[in-house]
Amino acid sequence: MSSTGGLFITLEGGEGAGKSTAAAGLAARLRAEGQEVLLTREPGGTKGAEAIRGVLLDQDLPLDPLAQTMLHFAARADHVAHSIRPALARGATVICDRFYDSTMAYQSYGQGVALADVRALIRLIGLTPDITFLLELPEEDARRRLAARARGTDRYEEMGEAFFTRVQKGFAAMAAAEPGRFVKIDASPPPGLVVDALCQALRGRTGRR
Ligand code: T5A
Repeated sequence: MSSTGGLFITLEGGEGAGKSTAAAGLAARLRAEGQEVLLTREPGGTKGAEAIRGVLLDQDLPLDPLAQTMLHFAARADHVAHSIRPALARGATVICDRFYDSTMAYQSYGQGVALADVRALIRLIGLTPDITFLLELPEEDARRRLAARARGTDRYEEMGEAFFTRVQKGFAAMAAAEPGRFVKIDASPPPGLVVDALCQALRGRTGRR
């Protein structure tokens, strides 16, 4: 349980690993059990943060990696203050599709922003997830899923293979450093089975049904 009341769950991983699908599936299962669930995402989650998301994902707007980092945290500050913290204070379960681990992976490991600078911004936010699911999927499977979806690409999806290898290494390093918070999930089975694995891990970590 988070120190603020409810349970704060985040989902992390590379592009197309199935985070949004799994987050929606987990939210539906918990709601069916009668829990209040806030299902949200980053960058985004509030009106202001969604506006910042538009700038962040626009591949036609060149932005220095440090500027991207600060915009991710500007969006996060609003999201945490006006959506996540109030929900946790009510005792709700919050399921967030990406959170600050994505900034560490993409902006620090991927784009070279100093880890210490991102850690300083994380301290400023002052909220740590209770449990972070790292969805793991081989790069070629993720690419196949994204190609099948046929949606336009954004700033990050345009990055090359070497960038995504650094991002994956970043997530792996963070999961190894915080085994009490991270749970690795095999994201290759069909969606229902991935959600089963999340529910099982959640029961194991929290003792909840
Ligand atoms: N970013 C974000 C940063 O650089 N720094 C930060 O601090 C933060 C917070 C956000 C981008 O911003 C970057 C990371 C991202 O590049 P986004 O569009 O929200 O942009 O990107 P993603 O979070 O990567 O979302 P995606 O939608 O691309 O990937 P998901 O959510 O992992 O995948 P999902 O669930 O949408 O599924 C993709 C496709 O696969 C199918 C789905 O139906 C869908 O078509 N699918 C499955 N197919 C088979 N089996 C399964 N188990 C499946 N699960 C899903």
